[in-house]
Amino acid sequence: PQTVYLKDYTPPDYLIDQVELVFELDEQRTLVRAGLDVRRNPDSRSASEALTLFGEELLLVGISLDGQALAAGDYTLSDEALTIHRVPGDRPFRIDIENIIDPQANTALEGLYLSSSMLCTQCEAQGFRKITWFLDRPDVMSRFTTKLIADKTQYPVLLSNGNKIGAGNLDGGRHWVAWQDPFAKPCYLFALVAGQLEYVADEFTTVSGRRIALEIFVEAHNVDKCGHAMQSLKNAMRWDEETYGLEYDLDLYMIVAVDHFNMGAMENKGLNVFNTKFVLARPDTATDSDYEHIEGVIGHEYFHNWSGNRVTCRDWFQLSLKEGFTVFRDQQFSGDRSSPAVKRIEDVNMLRTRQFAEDAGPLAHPIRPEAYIEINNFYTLTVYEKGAEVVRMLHTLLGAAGFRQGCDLYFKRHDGQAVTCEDFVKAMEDANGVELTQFRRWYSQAGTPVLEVEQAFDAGRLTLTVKQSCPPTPNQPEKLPLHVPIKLGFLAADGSPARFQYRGEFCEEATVSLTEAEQRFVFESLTEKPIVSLLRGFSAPVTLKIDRDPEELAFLLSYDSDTFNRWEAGQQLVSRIIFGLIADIQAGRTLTANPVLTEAFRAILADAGADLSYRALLLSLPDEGYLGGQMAVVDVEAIHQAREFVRLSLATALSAEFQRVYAEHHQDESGCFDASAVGRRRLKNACLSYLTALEKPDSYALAETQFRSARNMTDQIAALSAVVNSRNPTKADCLDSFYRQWQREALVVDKWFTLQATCHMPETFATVQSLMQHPAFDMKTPNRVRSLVGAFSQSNPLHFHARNGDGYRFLADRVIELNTLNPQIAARMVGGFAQWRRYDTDRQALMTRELRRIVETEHLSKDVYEIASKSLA
Ligand code: B3K
Ligand code: ZN
Repeated sequence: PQTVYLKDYTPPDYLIDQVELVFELDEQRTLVRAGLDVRRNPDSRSASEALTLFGEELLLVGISLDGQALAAGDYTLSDEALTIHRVPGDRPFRIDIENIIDPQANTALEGLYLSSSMLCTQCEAQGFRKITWFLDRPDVMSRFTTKLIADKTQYPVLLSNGNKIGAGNLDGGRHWVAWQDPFAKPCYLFALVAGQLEYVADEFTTVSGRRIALEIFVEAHNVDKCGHAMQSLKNAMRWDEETYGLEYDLDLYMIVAVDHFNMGAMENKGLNVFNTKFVLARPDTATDSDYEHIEGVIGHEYFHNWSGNRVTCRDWFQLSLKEGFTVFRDQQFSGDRSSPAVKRIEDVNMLRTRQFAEDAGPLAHPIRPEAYIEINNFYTLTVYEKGAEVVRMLHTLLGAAGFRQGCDLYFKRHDGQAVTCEDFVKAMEDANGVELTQFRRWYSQAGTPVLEVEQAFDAGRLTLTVKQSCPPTPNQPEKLPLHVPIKLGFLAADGSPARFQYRGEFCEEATVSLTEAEQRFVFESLTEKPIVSLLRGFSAPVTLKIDRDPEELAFLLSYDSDTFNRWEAGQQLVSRIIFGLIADIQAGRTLTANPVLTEAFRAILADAGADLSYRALLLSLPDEGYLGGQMAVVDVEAIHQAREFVRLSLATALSAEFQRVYAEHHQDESGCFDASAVGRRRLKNACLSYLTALEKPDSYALAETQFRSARNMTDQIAALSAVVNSRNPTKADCLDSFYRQWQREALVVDKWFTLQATCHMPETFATVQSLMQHPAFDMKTPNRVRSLVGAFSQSNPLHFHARNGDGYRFLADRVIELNTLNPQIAARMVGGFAQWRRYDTDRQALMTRELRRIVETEHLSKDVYEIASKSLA
């Protein structure tokens, strides 16, 4: 397979100003007619007279140039392209193509495909070429007109981008609808949907008084689950006006929810297509975190209308330009909607658990990658989440007002263009009169930087010496120092903020810029040696190393005014204790509970005032994956055992407190999604999970009772999880009754699979194998695959990494099966092996054997080949 390089970018030789599409839709034989108004690009750097259009899996019916049918000798067809040998260079011309595609055979879910009984499209990144031959690259922007023709009974609803410009009936029970999108767009933003759909309608009036029709299309049985998505959309539209001054531009905004979807959602102009998981919610079917994710993803896709659609990417290496920026925007939005403190912790937790692992492994790449084999493999945590951190650092360095000025200039300067990350940084510089030369390295350098901090205090003056380094990553052995904003503050002995002088100014908090490999920062006018609180709000995506004893961490956990660092101190404290226990386990010593931790948790449980969601987070133990990421050789069993030991000792020492807090916040409630109810449920269910560790009849009864009486999914699934992750005697019965209750709700059945796949009890692998045979399991439904295969391999380290290699063999078999069905999903699943170097030699041998078996598979897709071969390299 071929590698594509950023350094090889050249402008397109031709531009396509207008596209007229006609679809005669049919499950197995859809006819596509495309009329393209083409002209030579004045910026073209080539002298060739040929026009090459991308196309895959298309059956050509006919092709003409300016109305003249082309003969076989006028063009060349390959598996990936159609080349017309000679086209006019001095004037615009028209190409008409007719071709046939088979949506039903399209299990890759890219291009036009069938999901349940509806037809829908997914074109990003390069799916449009599976619909018709085209200049399928984001820097070719065209105005689209689309006419859809279909059977009226089977496909009563026919949708595409923009505004509806006509409709009518045809003979043979068919009808047509025509759509026109007034905005020029790259073809990856094209979409069509056809099916028997119902819709929920609402309206939004923009700041300038324009009325926008809002429509959410779903299958009839889901009409009662659209309210939250609709409210989220209106919230997002208002928020973007208020926060970024950005208004919606078409008269209609449509969202369609489909069952079969490779990722979360897609921001097609005026016609978002969503995975049902990020639209449908009712309190009895969706958890509080589902509600949050829906709001976040609805916001994300809406925000793309500016950061992605009005201003798009020049080429796919610039993906983070739209994704990192848009993730940052959706994070801000979600934080503003609920609790910024809680949202920030959740985001950092995910980044550190999963993106840091990516950055430390064989697939590490900069947020602006330099090479790819299959671009779909680069929709990564690095491009999205680390990309958002890079935008956040700009926000921190420039301040909210400066950042907004930079955004205003970026949108004004580049509206209607396909641009680069460089253009974004340049707009930030120009709007603020600053220079960000060194900052740009964040775009080109991969890996997670490490900061090592030493402190010295003398006569009211604190000196921090900060060293930065970054481990080598593939193709980047040497690293240069980055520009790292470090937000910090100091605490006095009584826990209050200590005032200090930095560069002549008095303050309680400062953001300093680390730019050298080693640099000293001096803070003056301190009356006593303070406790330092560094990297507040996680002001840069780095690993911080600073020597602290458990007492100091407990002090920060009690007093730090920065909500992120308070939580972080607790995580560090628990991690340190867990690593001590791991050493004890490895040396065969007996384990003992740590009183510092117990007292810290007692205080959190006693603190009645704080935000309940935040308190639940303070009680959470670091994830096993995050702990593993910090070990030289991951010891899966010891991590699990040590973490469970901490859970059990806390539950034992504080069982009365956990019970009291549980009882205080437990209510049988229908589950409305407001901050205080969500907080109550989070805190209560955190307590339930500790109490479950006791393995006592009381705790079994508590979990079972909550399960049976729950009137909302958050409580029901939390209770079921408690039942399943213990020796609760009612386990089989609860699982069974849950399935019977929810078997007609696909998204709830996904939860049922995931719960069992991520269970830490010994029978899990056998359960996973038998679930593969369950009638509700289906390899062609990505959500289902993720809920079982993905959940087991990515969120159950204990059982996936079983010493006997069963988990590895299981995953490789699934990857090989998926490779032919759906390469994108298959490649995602291979990710489970990427971290193999971090395990002991036996496991390394077992994992690499499976990776080799995958690489040697016949007809391997580019997607899987790239991930598997790079993992082995
Ligand atoms: N832009 C899409 C992702 C497309 C993934 C293609 N493999 C959704 C999003 O990030 O908003
Ligand atoms: Zn996005």
